[in-house]
Amino acid sequence: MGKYRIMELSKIAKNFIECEEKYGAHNYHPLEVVLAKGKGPYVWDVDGKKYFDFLSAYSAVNQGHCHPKIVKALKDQADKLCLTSRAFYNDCLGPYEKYIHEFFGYDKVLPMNSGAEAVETALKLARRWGYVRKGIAENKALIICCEGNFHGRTITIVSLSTDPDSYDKYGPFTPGLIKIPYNDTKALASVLEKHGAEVAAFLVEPIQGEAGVFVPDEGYLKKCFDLCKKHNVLFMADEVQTGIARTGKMLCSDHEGIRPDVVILGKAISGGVLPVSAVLADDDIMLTIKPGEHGSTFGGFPLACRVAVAALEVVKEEKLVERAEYLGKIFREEMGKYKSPFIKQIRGKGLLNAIVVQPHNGKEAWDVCEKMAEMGVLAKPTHKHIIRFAPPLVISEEELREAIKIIISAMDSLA
Ligand code: IF1
Repeated sequence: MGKYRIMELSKIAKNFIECEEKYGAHNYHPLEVVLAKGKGPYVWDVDGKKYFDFLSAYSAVNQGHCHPKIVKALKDQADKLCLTSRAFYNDCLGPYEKYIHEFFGYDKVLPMNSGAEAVETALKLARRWGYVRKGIAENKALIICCEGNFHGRTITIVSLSTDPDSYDKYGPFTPGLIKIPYNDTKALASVLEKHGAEVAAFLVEPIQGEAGVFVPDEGYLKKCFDLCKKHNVLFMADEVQTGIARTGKMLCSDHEGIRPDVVILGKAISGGVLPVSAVLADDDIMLTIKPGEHGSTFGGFPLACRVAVAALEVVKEEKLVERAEYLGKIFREEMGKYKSPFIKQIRGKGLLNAIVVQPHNGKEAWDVCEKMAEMGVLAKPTHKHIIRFAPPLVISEEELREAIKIIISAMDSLA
């Protein structure tokens, strides 16, 4: 992949990039744009150039950048009490937990910080449930996951991965994990026939994000859910990216009318304001973890609780579920009408979409993104030939149409 050059970088932008290069670990290769400000669907770089943000921090900023209500909740609480640890009670956690219970309809929530931590928590919860409820023999519990997944970066989570970039030279890996092809109910059925008695859980993304917004066949999740029920296996949905209105339902699992046994949330639960994640489950599962057996210094900290409640209120108040559904249709419809030699496929649900790009004129996805950025839309290629389009859900129809025009002219100018 070539260097991402939006235009000649200013000296000030160059300095920030060099600073990261010199003093930060080299675990990323960002696009060469240095952002300094955000508002709603827009971000501005250090030179004042304005862009539509079509990445939304990988769907963390569904409520838009610096949403005033969420920022106010942060500021108000920051003046009162930021962190207590869970050694004491505080006056924010309980109300937050009650709010989450009423919002998502699960008995309990286990609060964590990053998405990866929430996935780890779910894996521990599944194993624990497998031993104390299902009666799996000690240390024999299995977890099934899908090829092409992305669940985060911890050792156990990269043990689930089939992407060498994620797991290579990080071994030895966590045992007890079985990988099956995604979007393949027969594969799940056959593993369950063989190992069902020892399987604690099936972990799945309702749409695979990292795989390039890979939407499974209709009915896939429901069939998997039914198979799990048949074998007394927990169905665990990683909704870190797909959850909180992104796909046009509050949870992506809602599209198939299923209620996962365990839901994993992160990113947009705080509107991208703080790292906040959560695992949702009913008592029979959640209460298998007892005091002292899991936790985190920051998990459920007062600031996070207030921010998350405000962020979820915004989702309801601004009807982000309906907006994502409505605007997503416009995006796919408008892009679908446009004929470009670059466009091989347009796919997605709600405002989580991707265009599969076909190289043309010696240009590929990277060049298209570069051109779009130059013209004022930020998006990032994934897997060399796929571009993800996921603007904040607060984007207006008019703004969306304007962004679509930019995307189209960028492609036109390269065709
Ligand atoms: C990075 C991708 C997105 C996730 C799901 C858990 C996590 C993620 C379904 C972990 C995180 C990220 C993190 C980001 C890149 C990214 C990503 F391209 F790799 F696949 F969003 F599409 N489950 N997704 O998507 O959450 O610990 O990061 O809070 O830079 O690694 P986290």
